[in-house]
Amino acid sequence: PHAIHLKDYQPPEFLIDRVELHFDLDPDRTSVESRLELRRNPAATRGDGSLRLHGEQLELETVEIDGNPLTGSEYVLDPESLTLHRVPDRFSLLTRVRIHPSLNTALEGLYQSGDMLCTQCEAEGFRRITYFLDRPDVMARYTTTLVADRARFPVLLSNGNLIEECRLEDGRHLARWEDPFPKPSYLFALIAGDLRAIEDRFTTASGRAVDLKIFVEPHNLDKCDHAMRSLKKAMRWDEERFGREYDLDVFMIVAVSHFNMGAMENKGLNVFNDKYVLARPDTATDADFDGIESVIAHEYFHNWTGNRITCRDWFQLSLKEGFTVYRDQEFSADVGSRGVKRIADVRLLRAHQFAEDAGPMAHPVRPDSYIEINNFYTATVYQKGAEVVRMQANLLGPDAFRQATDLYFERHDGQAVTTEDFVRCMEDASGRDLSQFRRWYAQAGTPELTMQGDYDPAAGVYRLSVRQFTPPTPGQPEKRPFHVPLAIGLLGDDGEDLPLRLEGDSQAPAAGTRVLELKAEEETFRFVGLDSRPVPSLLRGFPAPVKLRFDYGDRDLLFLMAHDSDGFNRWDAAQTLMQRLLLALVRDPDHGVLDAFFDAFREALLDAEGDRALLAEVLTLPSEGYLADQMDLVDVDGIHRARAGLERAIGGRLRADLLAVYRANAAEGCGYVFTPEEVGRRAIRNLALHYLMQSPDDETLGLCREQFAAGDNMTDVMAALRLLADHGGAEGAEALECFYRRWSRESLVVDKWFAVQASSPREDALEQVQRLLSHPDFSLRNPNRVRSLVGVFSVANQVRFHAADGGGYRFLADRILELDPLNPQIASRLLKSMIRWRRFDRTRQALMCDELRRILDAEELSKDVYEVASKALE
Ligand code: HT7
Ligand code: ZN
Repeated sequence: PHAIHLKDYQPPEFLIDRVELHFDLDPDRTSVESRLELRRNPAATRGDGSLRLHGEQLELETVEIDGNPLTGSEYVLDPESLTLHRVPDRFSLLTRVRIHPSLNTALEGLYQSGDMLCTQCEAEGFRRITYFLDRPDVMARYTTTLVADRARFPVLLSNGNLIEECRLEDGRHLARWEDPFPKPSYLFALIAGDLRAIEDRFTTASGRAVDLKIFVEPHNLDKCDHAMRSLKKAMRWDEERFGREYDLDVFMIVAVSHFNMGAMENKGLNVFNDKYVLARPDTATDADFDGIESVIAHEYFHNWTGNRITCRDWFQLSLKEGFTVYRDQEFSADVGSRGVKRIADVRLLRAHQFAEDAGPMAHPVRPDSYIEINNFYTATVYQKGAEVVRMQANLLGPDAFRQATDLYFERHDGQAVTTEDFVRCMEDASGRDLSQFRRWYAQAGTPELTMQGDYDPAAGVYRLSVRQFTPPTPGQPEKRPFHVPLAIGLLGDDGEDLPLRLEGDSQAPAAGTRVLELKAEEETFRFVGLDSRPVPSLLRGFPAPVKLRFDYGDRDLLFLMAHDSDGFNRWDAAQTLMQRLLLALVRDPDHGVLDAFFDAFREALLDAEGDRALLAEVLTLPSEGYLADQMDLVDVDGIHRARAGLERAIGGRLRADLLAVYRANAAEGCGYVFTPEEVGRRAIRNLALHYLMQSPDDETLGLCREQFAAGDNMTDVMAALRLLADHGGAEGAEALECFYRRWSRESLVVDKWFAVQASSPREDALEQVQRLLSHPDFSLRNPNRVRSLVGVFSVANQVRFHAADGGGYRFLADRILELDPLNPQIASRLLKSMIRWRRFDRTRQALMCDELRRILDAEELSKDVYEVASKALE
């Protein structure tokens, strides 16, 4: 396999103005006829004049140019393309191919999911449907005709508006769809199935009516209300916050059970992993409700950031993904709790993106090269990309940022553009110079900011020196300094914010947060007019995707945890304190835990005024994975022992308080509602139960059993089931059995049942996971099921996956080798949990390397898995 480089980008030699597709649909044998209106691209640098169309796994039947059939000697066919030599400057091309959806296990192109047919074309799936210029800078208008058996596939959908429907002979029927907006091929979609829809209507700000439809299999019709509410909220929010209206007469969502990722923003016809659509209080947790709200919003927001304005090439993926994640994060912050949302986003960024940046697959937000683009739908492109947009929004301020996005939408509507075009809009609208800022797109790695504070009582000056350093990443041994926004506060003895007056300021600013800009490798900021040594609150709200090194004393952290006016930094101080304590316990299991720690924990726990969701975040210990990332040499067992030990100690020392919190936060009548307050109440109550169950007695076990049995919402049921399963014994087995019996017909709930067992720290977890592979409900062909068993075991069960005998690694490698021929995208994603082998001890290193080599030695490895495995061993 060879790499593709950004520097080699060339505009397409041909453009396609119109596409007419005719599908004769059958799961076993579908015929696709395509008519393309092609013309030479005046902006192209001339090649050899031939037209090379992408196409994979297609059985070609006919090729005609302007109505004249070509013979086999007039074109060249290889497994990846169809090349036509000597074509006119403008012509019509007809091809007819056959494809086999029921054999398509990779879930790219047209495939069968349960009883329906559906498509996934991003990034390069359209070439598995027909011969085409399958690249995002070729934008065309599509008309799509679908013909299928009417009884089996009564619903036939594609992009745009329905323009014709009729019955045909032999029980077949036809639907014709027309999409008035030019689009790249990756946004094409079709659906055929026996589906039902819930319908609603939305009136846009300018008064246009839009029909909203969510299509699901008939038995899921009662699980769509939350998705529909979320969609309407997102549509209104995008009008208010970004001035973006929807542009077609209908917006459709379809839920499918076999899907490689979360969802897909096809124009007017979003296709979703059903996990991000279906929810009823008794089947879905608060986290599921939350996920649905943000993924529905994310895909809807793509209509402008991705569809109306798309990417010139796949190196620009973050242009649409980073910006759209930023938009969905802001949406969730506005409709939920802003502080809690920020914490959740930063947790995710630190856990996944920082880890990626520190490993062999590290790459810039705008990568320079790839072997398989599917490997670059990463935390760096998505989450760090969103942070890069957020920094620009904060540097410009709300008004200028809105002007800049308005300019972007106006200037580039209908175009395929680059991240450079985006930044230029930021500059043009604001007058700011972002030349150094652009390095955030080009340089990989997480900058480390080392800060030092120094107070001079005689002068009343606090000097804050800041040094930035970014470690080398593959292909980038040296980094230049970034332009980093810093949001800083200073706290006085009473815990109140002080005014931050920099030397040279003519006026004293109001007390609060001040945004400074670091551009050099090293800079010192001098704050004047301070009567006593302040406690600095650094990087408030996490203004940049960086790591902070500051030598806080424990007392300062406790002080910040109690007093910082910035909720994010109160949480971060608690995390730093807990992390420090846990790492000390890893090094020395006899390291004591100060009473002050339990006192602070108790004080936060009993804070009746506070936001309970925020409190639950503050009182949750850093994960084992995150702690591992803080160690040069990971001590898997030490981390597990220390963290479990501290949880037990909290459960034991604070038993009475935890019980009181559990009882005080019982539900009050009126059943399940998904509001920030109720989500917070359930979160703190289940966290209290979690700590109590770390050293369970009859009373707490009884509470847990009761909560499991009461079972009126899945959030509480799952919390109790997890605790009972981890507790084990007859109680655990019974609960798992009872849960399965109750929910065996709800596939998404069965996923939870697999996941609970895969993530259990119990010593026999791997054996249990092995047994579950033969469970009749397990299938390698369903990505959600694979993720819930194999993915969860390798990502969320650090102590058992990294067992010193290498059983976990062997298990994962076996699954990857089985999966690769079926679904390379999923196989390659699973592999990512083994690529950072260098952080472990020699024994584990050798075991992981052996498995990586075994994978690389396999015959006919996909590009997806080859790229990840080979980079891991480089
Ligand atoms: N834009 C979508 C990406 C996506 C995808 C990419 C590759 C293979 C399968 C896929 N399914 C969806 C999803 C999004 O970010 O909105
Ligand atoms: Zn997206």
